Amino acid sequence: TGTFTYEFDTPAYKGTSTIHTGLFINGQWVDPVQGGTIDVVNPAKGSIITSVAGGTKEDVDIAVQAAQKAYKSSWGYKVPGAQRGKLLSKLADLIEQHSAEIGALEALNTGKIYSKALGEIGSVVSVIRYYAGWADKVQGKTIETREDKFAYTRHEPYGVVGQIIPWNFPLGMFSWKIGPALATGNVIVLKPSELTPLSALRVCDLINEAGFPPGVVNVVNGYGNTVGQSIAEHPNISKVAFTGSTLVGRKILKAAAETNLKVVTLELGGKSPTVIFDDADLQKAIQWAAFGIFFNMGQVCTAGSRIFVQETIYDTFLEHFTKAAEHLASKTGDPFGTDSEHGPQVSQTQFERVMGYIDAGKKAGATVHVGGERHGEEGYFIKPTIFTNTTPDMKIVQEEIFGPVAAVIKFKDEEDAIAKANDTVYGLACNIFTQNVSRAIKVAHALEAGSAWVNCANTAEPGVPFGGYKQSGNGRELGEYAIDTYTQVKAVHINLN
Ligand code: TXE
Repeated sequence: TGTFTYEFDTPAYKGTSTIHTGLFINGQWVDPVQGGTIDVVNPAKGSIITSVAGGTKEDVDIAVQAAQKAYKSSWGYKVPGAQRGKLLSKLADLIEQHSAEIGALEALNTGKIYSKALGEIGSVVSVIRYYAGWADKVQGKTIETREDKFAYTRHEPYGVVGQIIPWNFPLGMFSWKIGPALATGNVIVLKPSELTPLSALRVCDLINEAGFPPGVVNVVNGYGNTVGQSIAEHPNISKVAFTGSTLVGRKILKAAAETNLKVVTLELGGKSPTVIFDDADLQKAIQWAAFGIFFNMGQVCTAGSRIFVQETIYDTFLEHFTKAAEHLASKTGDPFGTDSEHGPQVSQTQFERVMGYIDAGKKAGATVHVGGERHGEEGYFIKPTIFTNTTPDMKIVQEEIFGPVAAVIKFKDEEDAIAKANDTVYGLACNIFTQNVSRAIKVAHALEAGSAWVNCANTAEPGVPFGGYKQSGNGRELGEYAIDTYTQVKAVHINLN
């Protein structure tokens, strides 16, 4: 197996990063059985950065065996929770120490603006540290039944869990997945997105350095239809956690149903509404609405892609929101430029998909108010785009675009806003802007979504649960709720007679 070294000589970051390009199985770097490789692309240039190993089903089998062995010998209840917590804390510290370098790998591989990538690595550290704290606090209950009986519950790990993650927040999703799984004593076979494996590969070395027993975390890079599908079908994996498209979420549920009925938690797409009432602090609402849809170039599952504005303030909103989009367009460029605020889409495929939606919007008769085209000649940059004059049945209003594309839509009153906002198969998040407390609460309760953000958008916290209603998925990540999704409850009844 090889290593790859990249010299960063950029305005925002100077330094060197070396990663292993193999598969990380049983604490070692190994070659895939069939010797496959996958090219990793820099989306700001459209050029190949390096190629890394790409596994197949055979590698998943080997990783599952290593994980099972680790579970029996050196993890789960073999280790006190405090010890698992100590290792997670150590890992958080190591990631923090290397955050400048890991943030650079993330920006290089995804096209994120470097300063923002760095902020995300800070969140990764917080999430892992948060779950380090949970590791010795996972406990059952005693339940009073009757005089001659003693009953209690144990919250036991599943054993081997499979985790399949996407490319929009590569290390962020890695931390949301491994944090609660390791805190609760599970062992892991994880597949990063084949598009963005670099940061996870770098962190595997830190997992070893932190002192995790071999086989507790295994990272098998590879394509979805090979490695991902094998994880979903594997008879010895008891639970799969997936973040990605609704299409693939369905495949995973189907694979689980047809094999060992493994538990599946899904975090899928969204078409989240931003609802702005005329009693909102308009300047702040505009900034948040822009952040809501344009953050991470719109590649956010909670992106506020449908912006509903009360008709009384529609024109004023649109005028200022357009300026926010134009400002961002003027700051589009090199993710490592110190002045850049808007980078490229992650891949050629995603670029084409988003441009396809923009075309569909135009063809359906919607108006491109601003943007609607590629930026520059090189890389996968798309200008922040605002559509107006849409109708509810248009593809750009119904489907997840996953790019910097907003539809701005008028509403009349509270009832109208709620009906329009809920007119979607998705239910991941919603953003509500108003200064009226009772309206904020009423609307937050009426909208069908797993997260309601009032006077803010896209703000996750390690301790607060995150997940979807409707076709945005099931199960919850983060917080104490994620602990529940990584444990199964055993009820023990003891007859005292
Ligand atoms: O996602 P995929 P893609 C949405 C977003 C985007 C669209 C397509 O709308 O435009 O999905 O993106 C793995 N069995 N989201 O095609 O394919 C794959 O290798 C098992 C929203 O990149 O779902 C990767 O690791 N796994 C989302 C992961 O699934 C399979 C984030 C996600 O990729 C598989 C990403 C299979 N058969 C995209 N096929 C969010 N919720 O944030 C693929 N994969």
